[in-house]
Amino acid sequence: MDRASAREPAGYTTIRTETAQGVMTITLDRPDALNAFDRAMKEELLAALKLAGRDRSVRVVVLTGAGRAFNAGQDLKERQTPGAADLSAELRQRYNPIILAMRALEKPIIAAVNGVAAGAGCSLALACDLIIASPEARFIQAFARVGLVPDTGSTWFLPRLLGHARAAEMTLLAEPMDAATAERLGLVNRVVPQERLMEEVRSLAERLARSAPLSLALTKRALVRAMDSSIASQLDYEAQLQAIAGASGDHAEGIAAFVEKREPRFTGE
Ligand code: T3D
Repeated sequence: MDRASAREPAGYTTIRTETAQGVMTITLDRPDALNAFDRAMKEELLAALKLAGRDRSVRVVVLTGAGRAFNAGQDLKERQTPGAADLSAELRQRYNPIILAMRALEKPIIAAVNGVAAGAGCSLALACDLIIASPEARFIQAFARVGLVPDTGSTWFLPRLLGHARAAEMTLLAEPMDAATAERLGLVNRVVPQERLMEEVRSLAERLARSAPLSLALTKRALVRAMDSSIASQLDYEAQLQAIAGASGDHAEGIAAFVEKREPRFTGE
């Protein structure tokens, strides 16, 4: 596993990436605009996710925001001329590929939500596999406030995570949901004090990075697929994936470690 830190490809202007202990941390970095998505950030985030997929030393991805926000959604200052942008094309060409890349990435993604997550920024957090939030986090389906429809996956994630009634309330009223409520309703995994957020997320990420990568990859694949499939088809899919996992070196190592009463050393083979 890679032990070097701060391998940052040159050329990013709106995000920062750092890889250490098998964990790539991607920091959305336009704090003066609450890390709102401009065009460059969408392209750079997608590039970083693709790199995380290709780099075998990366086992877990952490997504967070610089400054006091996680992400405030689309940069509205890029949208000041009504009708100038083709929003449908923008979603198809720039936002949707990010969400699809996150779901297809066979490595866990943890959102460290350090502040407000609004609009597409809220969708971005929801597309992560685990969400750890600080008490300062707020989740806002801000779309209706600017006369838009929830996008970037929010209408898909929210009913599944919260049920129809709460998803409707959150999107139609566009009111902020605080961190404690998000935790109570199961939208986030847990809330930890702001000063300990990154430490807690790093410890969780490093723990996952020590797990068997194929096991995590196939588990994520099964969970992603489960959102769309019947119980019968999912049972069959689990059996297919188990054939792959069961033939792996990491499975053999897990059994050996159990029998020898020691910690397993997973290599991804
Ligand atoms: O267009 C398409 O491509 C379609 C896709 C759309 C996807 C979307 O995400 S639509 C939804 C877009 N986002 C929003 O509607 C949220 C807008 N922001 C807010 O409502 C508030 O800023 C927050 C509730 C997020 C936070 O409020 P607060 O009071 O903590 O901060 P603030 O004072 O409003 O913002 C601080 C600065 O960030 C401020 O800049 P300034 O005045 O200091 O120079 C503000 O303009 C800037 N900022 C915040 N959000 C955005 C932004 N700048 C550009 N775009 C933003 N989304």
